[in-house]
Amino acid sequence: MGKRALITGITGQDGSFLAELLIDKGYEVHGVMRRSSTFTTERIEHLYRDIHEPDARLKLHYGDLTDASSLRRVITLAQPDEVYNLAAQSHVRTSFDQPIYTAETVAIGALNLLEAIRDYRDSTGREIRIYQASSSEMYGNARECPQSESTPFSPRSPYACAKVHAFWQTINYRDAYGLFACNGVLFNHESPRRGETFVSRKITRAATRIKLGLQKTLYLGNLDAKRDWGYAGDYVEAMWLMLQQHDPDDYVVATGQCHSVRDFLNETFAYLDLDWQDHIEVDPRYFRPTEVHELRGDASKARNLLGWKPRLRFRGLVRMMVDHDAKMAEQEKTLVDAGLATTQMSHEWH
Ligand code: NDP
Ligand code: GDR
Repeated sequence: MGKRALITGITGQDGSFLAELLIDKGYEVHGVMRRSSTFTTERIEHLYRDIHEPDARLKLHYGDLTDASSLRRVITLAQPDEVYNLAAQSHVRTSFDQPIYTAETVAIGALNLLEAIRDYRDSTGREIRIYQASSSEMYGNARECPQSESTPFSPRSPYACAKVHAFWQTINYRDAYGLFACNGVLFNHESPRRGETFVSRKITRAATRIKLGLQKTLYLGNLDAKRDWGYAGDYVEAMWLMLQQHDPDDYVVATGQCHSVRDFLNETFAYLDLDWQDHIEVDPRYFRPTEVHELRGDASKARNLLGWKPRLRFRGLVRMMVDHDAKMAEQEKTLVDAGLATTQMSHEWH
């Protein structure tokens, strides 16, 4: 019988790529999703089969990281071999507006899950391996660049502080209770499935709409910030590899190259034969009270011990996202021209 995996955050960017990868590898995949007044399953619809069909290998359960009882119930139902904790209020800027909710989901949520897994192991004798989605944001404005597993943390947002809590809880459950628990310290990774309020997708969505006259201006915050941007499809492989090792450990996952938001704008707009300077305005509402200026990861450990390396680089990533969003913009234009849609989007929230 194949392995079973449970993914929290399965409706998010990484959850959808990881579910795809695990189904391809023959896993039965269980996902935790939140109840919402609208459907949030767009990113995993292509993987879903009616659960009555014999080949259905994706099963969804309602649950929430802040509701410990729901996690226990889902673990008992799914009986997973591996759990990937990807659920989070993952937006750094939003974490300044909702610090307590962010901490409840990211910090206490991870602890709820670790406790549920420990109790399940103790009462059934079944081992569950766990992956915790840790983040390069934990380094903040670290003095060292590039950042590696030995770089001290210096978190600069409620989100990053909560991720540091979850990171150390994961290590403590490994040391104290012998759980096979790993932290992947992942640097920014993007894709056409990236949420539209993160800067990469915000740029590719807007630029492709500007190209077709659906939008004139894009408002952004700090253009000088530098990030190590990789491709989400590559990064979920590293998550899986961590749980296939003999011993649990923590790994940085990154490309080792960093670019500024300005570079991202250049690459995107130039590919569309546009000049970004004609369309960008800086709006301080997108500034963060404390900013992380530069992140660049050293993934030597993952390369040497997991045999992992990124396949897609910056230019290829930008072009993949632009090509995808150009199609979306074309579809939107067709609807607008036919009078079936308006061009208004909730840009002030981006
Ligand atoms: P997304 O924001 O795309 O997805 C987050 C997921 O978490 C969604 O499925 C969301 O559900 C779910 N979620 C949010 N709150 C809760 C909750 N209280 N209970 C249960 N589920 C919840 O994030 P990504 O896919 O980009 O990132 C995955 C993980 O990796 C996150 O933990 C993120 O912090 C971390 N990370 C991401 C990096 C990146 O560059 N993408 C880099 C480093 C770490 P819903 O669809 O209902 O909103
Ligand atoms: P980040 O990603 O904060 O690194 O967190 P984001 O794309 O939000 O910001 C990257 C950089 O761009 C600057 N920026 C803007 N950002 C947004 N969102 N909107 C803007 O208009 C804008 N203008 C400039 C930001 O100031 C920042 O410096 C992501 C998330 O996926 C986290 O969950 C994850 O842990 C980290 O990456 C690694």
